[in-house]
Amino acid sequence: MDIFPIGKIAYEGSRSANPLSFKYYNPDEPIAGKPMREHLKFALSWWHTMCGGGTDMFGTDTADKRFGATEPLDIARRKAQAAFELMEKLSVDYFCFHDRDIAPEQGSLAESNKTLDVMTEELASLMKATGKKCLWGTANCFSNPRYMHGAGTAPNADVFAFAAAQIKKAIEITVKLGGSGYVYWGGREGYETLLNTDMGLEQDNLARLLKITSEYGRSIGFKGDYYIEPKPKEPTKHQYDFDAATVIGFLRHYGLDEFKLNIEANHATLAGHTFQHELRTARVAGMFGSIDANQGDMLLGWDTDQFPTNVYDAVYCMYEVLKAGGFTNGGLNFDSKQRRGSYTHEDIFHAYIAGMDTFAFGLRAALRLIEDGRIDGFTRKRYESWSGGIGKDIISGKATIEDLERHALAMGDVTTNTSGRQEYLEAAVNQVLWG
Ligand code: XUL
Ligand code: CO
Repeated sequence: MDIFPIGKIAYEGSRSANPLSFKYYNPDEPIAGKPMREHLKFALSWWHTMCGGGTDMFGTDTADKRFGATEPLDIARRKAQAAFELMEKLSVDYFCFHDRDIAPEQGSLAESNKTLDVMTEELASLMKATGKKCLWGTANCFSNPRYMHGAGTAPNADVFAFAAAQIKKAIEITVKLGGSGYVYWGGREGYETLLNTDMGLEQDNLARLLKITSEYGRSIGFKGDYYIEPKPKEPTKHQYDFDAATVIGFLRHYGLDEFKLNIEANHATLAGHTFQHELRTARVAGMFGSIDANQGDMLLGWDTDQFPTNVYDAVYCMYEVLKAGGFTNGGLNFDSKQRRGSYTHEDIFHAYIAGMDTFAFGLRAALRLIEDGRIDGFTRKRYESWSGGIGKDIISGKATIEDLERHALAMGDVTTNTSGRQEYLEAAVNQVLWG
């Protein structure tokens, strides 16, 4: 029997007045060579959608996510049924999970692992029955009090060992579920005060944790991508995985060559960047992997994880995804939650429809933007001095410092700058979107 008294959400087009319909997301519509669902690769986030009840600093849950069960393992099973029903009804093809989202933590690691095995089997059979897939798995190494000072960056080596063991198990079940990715988000891998922190040792240890666990994953046959998910702060004041550029530097410094990035929109804005900036930074470094789709509130200084409805952000995001050649192992995971006041099960549907339609619109508009050619053409032309003359010689390495001086002396001064035309370009984007 259905858990949600709502039918499968159909595509009805942008003029539909039915709130429980897609206006832009038409999963099987071919667009630029493949169905929309394959461009977008939407994923449900288990922690928000199946577990998040709306608790905040001032109040307990407003939403009931027990789905009619009372015992912890029964609740976990009901959540799994509810998750697959939601994916089916919303045409979401993937899910992402933390170990502790799918199975409650028990008194010891061995018992927790046993419960995880039970739930992994449960998920595997639901996957088999529905054709839904695992985009990525991860370990929650931040909620339990043992991780109060961090996991890989804890001052206590026992905590490091516990985290490594927990991640080992999380990778094992991700492999069992055929996950195409494994995410490391540095939950408490940072510090509160330098007065008690050995920053050098903590960073070295974080790299050690990544190395030992990722190599183990390969040894048991994990073929997917490893992702680091940057975030500048929260829960710690300063996180070592601050932003894409910091993480890229970290990975290169420690020779962790096979890692890619999972870029989250709200983490980007917390770092003082746009979502597109972080995506572009990952792309130009050849490390673009996957996306946590959500949005923050510009008036609040924390990670609000709202469902994404900002059309411009979605357009620029999908522009970057298309320029990166599309997703390979990655996808668009809704690391997003309904507002505390949007507490009914129906709101889950409204939230996903809003987010999915925003990105479907984004995909359609980004394709139009590329086809229109004004943005790419303008940018190409702006750098044309690099395809001939002194620019070409600089790039090829032929130009010496003396050649550059000779060139500058001969010019006397630079007289060939051209306008950046920012306002013209912003208006061109508006015309492509709304014209
Ligand atoms: C926290 C966050 C995490 C990661 C996975 O801000 O984004 O949920 O996506 O651990
Ligand atoms: Co995230």
